[in-house]
Formats: sequence, C-alpha cells, structure tokens
Amino acid sequence: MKINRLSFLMFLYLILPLVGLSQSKIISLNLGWSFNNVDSNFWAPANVPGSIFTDLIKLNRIPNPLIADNESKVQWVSESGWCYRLKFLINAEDLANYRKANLLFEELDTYAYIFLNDSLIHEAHNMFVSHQIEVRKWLKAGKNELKVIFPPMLPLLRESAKKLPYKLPENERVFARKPQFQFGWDWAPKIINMGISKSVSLTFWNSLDVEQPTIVTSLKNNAGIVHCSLPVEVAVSKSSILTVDISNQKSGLKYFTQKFSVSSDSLLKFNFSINNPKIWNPTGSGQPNIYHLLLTVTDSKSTTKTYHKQIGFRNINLVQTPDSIGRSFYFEVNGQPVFAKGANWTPIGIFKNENSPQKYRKLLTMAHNAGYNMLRVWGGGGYEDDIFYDLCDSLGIMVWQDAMFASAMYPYDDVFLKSVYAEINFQSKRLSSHPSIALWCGNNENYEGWANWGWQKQYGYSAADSTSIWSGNRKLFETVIPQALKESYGNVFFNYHPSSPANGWGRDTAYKTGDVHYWGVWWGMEPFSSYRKKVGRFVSEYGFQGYPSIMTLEQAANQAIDSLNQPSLATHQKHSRGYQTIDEYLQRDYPKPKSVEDYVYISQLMQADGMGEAIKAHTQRVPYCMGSLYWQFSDCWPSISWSALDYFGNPKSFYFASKRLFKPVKPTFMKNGDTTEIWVSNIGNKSFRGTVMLIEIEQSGVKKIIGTTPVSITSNNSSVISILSNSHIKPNSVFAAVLVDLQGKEIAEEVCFVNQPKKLTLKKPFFTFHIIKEANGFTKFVISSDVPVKGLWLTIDGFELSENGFDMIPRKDYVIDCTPEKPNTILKSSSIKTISLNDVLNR
Ligand code: BMA
Repeated sequence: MKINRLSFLMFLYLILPLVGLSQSKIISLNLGWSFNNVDSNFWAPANVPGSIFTDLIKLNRIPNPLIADNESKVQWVSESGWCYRLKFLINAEDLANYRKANLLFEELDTYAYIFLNDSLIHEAHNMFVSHQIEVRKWLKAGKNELKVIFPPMLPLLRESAKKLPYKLPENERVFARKPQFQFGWDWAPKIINMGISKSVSLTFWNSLDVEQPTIVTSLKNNAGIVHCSLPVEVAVSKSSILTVDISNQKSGLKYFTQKFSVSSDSLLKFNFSINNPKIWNPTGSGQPNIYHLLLTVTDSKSTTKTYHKQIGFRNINLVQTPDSIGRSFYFEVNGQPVFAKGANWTPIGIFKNENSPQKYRKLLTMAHNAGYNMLRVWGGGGYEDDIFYDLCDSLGIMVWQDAMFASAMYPYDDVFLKSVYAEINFQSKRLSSHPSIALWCGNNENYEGWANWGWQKQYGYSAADSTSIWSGNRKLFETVIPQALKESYGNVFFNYHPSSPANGWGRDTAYKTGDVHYWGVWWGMEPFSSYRKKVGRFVSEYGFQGYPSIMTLEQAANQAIDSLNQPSLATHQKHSRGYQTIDEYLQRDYPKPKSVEDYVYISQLMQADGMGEAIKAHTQRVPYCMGSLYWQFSDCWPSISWSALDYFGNPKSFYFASKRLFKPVKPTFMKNGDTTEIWVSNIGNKSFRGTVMLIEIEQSGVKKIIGTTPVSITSNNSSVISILSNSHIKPNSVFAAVLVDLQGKEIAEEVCFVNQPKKLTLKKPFFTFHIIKEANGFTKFVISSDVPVKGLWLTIDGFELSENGFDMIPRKDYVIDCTPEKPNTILKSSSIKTISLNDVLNR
C-alpha cells in the first residue's frame, strides 16, 4: 500500500505531541555559562564540563600551569571563591505539560552551593557522587537563572582541619573528597581544581522515570548458567502497570519479561538467568566476551525508558590462603590462578575535561598491546570515567579498584562517614556490572603509613588520640566501605582488600604475606639486584624513574633543554631527591653521559634494565609470586617520573621491556653467586614445550651455539634449565638464550651482557635496514647489526613502533611494525635514527 506523503506527515503532526508528552524531555544545560571571581565582577564565558583553571587559562588570566614553572603562579585560584552562572529559558508549555523536573549535575568539584532563581536548592561536598535535584517548584516560564557558588577551597579545608583536636597526616587534603593528587604528589603539581567537571542537564518527566540501573552477575562454576540480579529504581507519579523487558541488545534475545503493578516510587528487583553464555576472560586466558543488555520499562501510557549496559560473566576470587610461608595473594579467574601483570594507573591529566576518549583509547590499547591483564586504579586519583571501564572490559584488562584514599589518615566523624558511604555506594552501583572489576581496595598505603611512617611521633598523638584515629580509620575501611559495597552487590560475591599493601616493605612479613609495595629500590637506594631478594606474593608497586624524551622535556620547560637542572624543568621533577637518585644509580653502573641527549637515553635504559630485573625476579618466582604491577603507567603532566609512558603517550624504553618480559613464556638470565642461571618462566595459562638455544657471542659479532636444552613447563611455573659457571665467563662475554616452540617458531629471547654497562667494551654497530610496505598502509622494517648491541633505541618521527629499546644478536633480523600516526606517511631509511649503549660507550 502506498501512503500519501502529506497524510503521513499530518498523522505525525497529530500524534507526536501526544507521544512526546508522555515521554520525558531532556535539556542539556552545558552551553551558555559564564563565571566570575566572587570578589570581582568580570563575568566571562565558561565551559561546562570544565574547570576554573582551564577557563582562566583560556582568558589569559593565568598562565598554563602545566608549562615551565607556572605552577606557583596559579595557587591563588583555589584560595578564591568563584561563581558560575547560567541564564536559560523554560517555555510555559513544558511547565504545563510536565509534573517533574530533575536537575542533574553529573559531577561538581567539590564544594558548591547551587541556587536556582535565587533559592538555595543544594549543597555539594563530594566530587565522587552525582547530584540530582527535583526543581520543578523553583522553575518559572521564561528566564531562569542557575548559579553555582564555589567557596574558596583551601580556606574551607583549613577550617575543617582546625575543628579537630589533633592534626591528621597530610592535614587539609584528607577533608576533601576529591582526587588527592591535586594537592601535590611526588609526580604531580599542586593544582586544586574547582568547577563543574561533568555535564549538567534538566529532565522533564511526567509518569515514569528510571534510575540508572545497576546489574550484578554471578557465574556458577558447575552449570553453564549465569545468575543476574538487576535492581531497578523506578519513579512513578501515580499507580501504574509497568512492563519490564530485558534482552540482548545485539541479538534481540529476551532474557526476562514481566508486568508489575506499582503505586509509588519503587525498587524492582529482577533475578534472571542466562544459559551457557560465553564467559569473560582477561588477556592471556581467553576472549573477553561482552554482552549488551537492554532494559526497557514501559508504563500503561506507553512511556518507555531504555537503558543499555555492557556486561560480562566471570568469577574472580582473590585467594588469600595461609600457608607454611605466610599467606597467598592471587586472583583465580574462572577457576584458574592467573598471574596478574600490569601497572598502577594514575590520572592521565590534571584537568579532567581535557582527558579525551582518544587518549583513554590510546593508553589502554598500549597496555593491551603489551600484554597487561591488570591495572590498579590507584587511590590518590579518581574513580575513572565510564570509557576507562568499558575499554578494560573489551580489552580483557582486570581492574584493581582502590577507593579514593591515599597515604594518610582520614576523618571519621559521622558526616564524613556518611559522605563516604554515599560515594562508595554510588561508584560501586556504577561499576559493579563491569566484568573487568576484579577487586575493591580500601586505600593506598594508609595502613602501611600508620604502622611504619612515624605519624604518631610526628604529630605528637597521645595514646588516646592514636587509639581514636586508628579505630576510626579501621571503621572507615573495614566497616563503612565494605557495607556500602555490599549494598550494591547484594548477594553477589566481591573481593575486598582493606588497604594495599598488606605490610610495609621494611618488614620481613611483607614478602611472605599478602601484597607488597617494594620501594627498597629507589626510596631505599638498594641496588637493582635487591629485586631478586625482595619478591613478595604479589608485588602491587615497585618503580624507578626515567626521563621522558627531549621533546617532552622541551614541552615541560617551554624552551630548549640545555641542562636538565634548568629551573623551568626542575619543577617538573616532584620527588625531592629525584635528580640525585637517578644520578647516583647511574654512576653505579652506567657510563657517564656527555650530553643531555645521552643522559635521557641512559636514564631510560637504566629504568628498563632495573625494573626489568624486578619483572624477571617476579616471574621466575611464579607461583610463589602471582602478581607484578609496576609504578606507574603514565603521567598527568609533562614530567620526570616513574612512568612507562609520558604525558603525551610516548613510550619510554621500559614500556617495551615490560612487553617482552610479561610474555607468557620467556627465557631469562639471573646471576646467582658464582654462576649465571638460565630460567624459563611460564606465567601463561597453558603448558609449554620447546627448546632453549644458548648462544655465545663475541664482540666481533662471531656467535656460536653452546647448548640446546629441551623445555617442558606447565602454566604458572618456572625453573632453571641451565647454568653457566662464572669460570667460563669472560668479563666482556655476551650470551643469548632463544626460546623456540616445537614447530621451531621463535617465542622469546634474552641477551645477557655479563659485565656492568659502564665496563662493557662494545663496538660501534653497522646496521642494515630493509623496509617492507604492506597493502594496508602499514610498514614493517627489518634491522640487523654486525655486532652485539645493547639497548637499541629507534626514533622515527611520525610512526609508532611495535618494538624498541631491545638488545641485538648480531646478524639476526629484527622485524618492527611501524604504524603511521597520520595516513599516507612514507617511511624512509633516512628518517630512522638510532642510539645504543654501544654509541654512548664510544663517544
Ligand atoms: C607509591 C605510591 C605513591 C607514590 C609512589 C612513588 O607508594 O603509592 O604514593 O607516588 O609511591 O613514590
């Protein structure tokens, strides 16, 4: 039947207003804001979502604090009060047609008074929750005005601190429920943000509203059935019959459908099962299978609300079983123990509004490409944006989620505890459906600090103060937070660890029981070889700094780099002994660099070698040790820090070392007294059989196979397969171990330069390049060298490389994938720059 176009349009014209009225209407209130300093009157345009700092930078009222030594010039901002204002129109029909109006601030940073048409409608004091306010009664037809007043942040926090009879460690910052690193950290500037940090909207509705639903699932081991529990909060204006449908958004398959009669705002609970779903696995254990659930709630007047949730099904148990040594600490995923490999995740930028989805995607893809299966969202940052968890779900990266408390003791009065309860409840409802969430942890290093950092003496606590602070904090981390989590998870099991680490690294038990943050290297100035002695059951932090590239240093300093000590750069090193620590370690083992470029190169090589020792030691000790999360994945500003990727996402040499050393199966060398052992470690989920070829290499490039050892190694196991006695080793010896599988395919290799880097006498290499163009625009290039090379660093402007910073066996082809940053970039041999330890030693 052919429908006359005009009559169809007329039909729509008649029917749409009716349909429209019963549905809700959402108005974005992100545009048109202006702001001023409460002590002046300079109303200027503001950005929402945004921050007072980014608005002031845009107006040239403050210099960009990420650059040079500008940080000190912007501190007044958080000492001042600010006001954000929006004038907006509401049409009379909307007021006539809708009975309810919800104003939603998805996030406010942090203390704020909200006025609508001069009435105070809400007070905010926690950045980690959203704010939803029913505002129908304050709205009027025509012009309306929304005002958000941010009182001076620092004075307010000082006032809170003064109310206590004693000082809490870290003083003001612990009172603010906002990212703690903003108060300055040993890798972050002090920039205490304020502002409307996420979107604002107004929703008009009449008969039906549904709270963002939360879903928790539990996977039973024995049957292929998943039990799902989906509590849904619905608001209805009068008695209604609701139809609820839960289906797979992609396939349309219905999991649940039922009619409910509700008379007032209610919490509806649905329990349903899904048969034989494909389970979610972390990287290295199988596919990270994801389901897309669609919830549809419809009332008798055909008002419909739909929500989409990405979910996955898996069992993750943190196994902490007492044993003859102490207590284990490992994750069992879908019944299999999994070696957790990855990093600590810190905020990726100072200003949240500038953290683009592209940046999240780039960083998390790099974590995935390096084979990581776990990231720890560290407690001094923030609960991450949804995109972070969505990507972790789909990339197979488990998330260790800290609650946002770090390296201090916190208030524990009723108002504070109530605010934390609401925060954890809000965040866990938001996150509990993500299959990637493996663990909730109460805080970072608070317990370690209380036990070992001398706060009691430093702050002069009486015995009564100490008892009160400690029991108050235990209540916070051992009762309030787990209770709030329990409310979100219902009967579904979740893992909870009150504080990371379980014990401080100065104590022997730290290496026998629970997780450890091992900082003897760096903070304790112990040699890198200590990593071999200080292996814990799960090493959730360890790290060593490396300089970022010269380009990043120039961006930090906003000028050319003549010296690493120049003041415009020095403020980007936030560790009080950072420069000296790098230098002292460098002098121990590495040749003295003669230029800034060589210094940067050597510092990265040292970071890769040093932290590489840690990963080797952790993986050699599997299954005693079942986790290795290094400190820290990336940076929040251009800086000199422990990161593997700099602020712009450029990898340091250590990133590539971690990629090689976190391979499921690999050979490694380890000096042990008078011998050098060759290990094969299997941190993967399958048994492995193959062969290790041991090669002796001369400085001239001559190489000979001196041993071939068959290898058979089960999952999560490691053993010494061969031993070189030091009497056979000459100071300048170079060895390589190459692991091949039964099909003869090369799996991994390691080159061992027996002597300290500064004592090596390596020859200047001659490289041969060969470029292979692929049809899809990607390029590979093959590089080989005439002599053994240590730490080859390649720079090719405009390309991302799959491998870098590696050692080379002479006359062997190394194939590197090059991905152009912009399409149609042509790779030429002349644009490939190289530097190696061989070069530095021969300057
Ligand atoms: C760790 C972290 C951070 C700190 C890092 C480097 O223990 O928890 O507090 O930035 O050390 O010092």
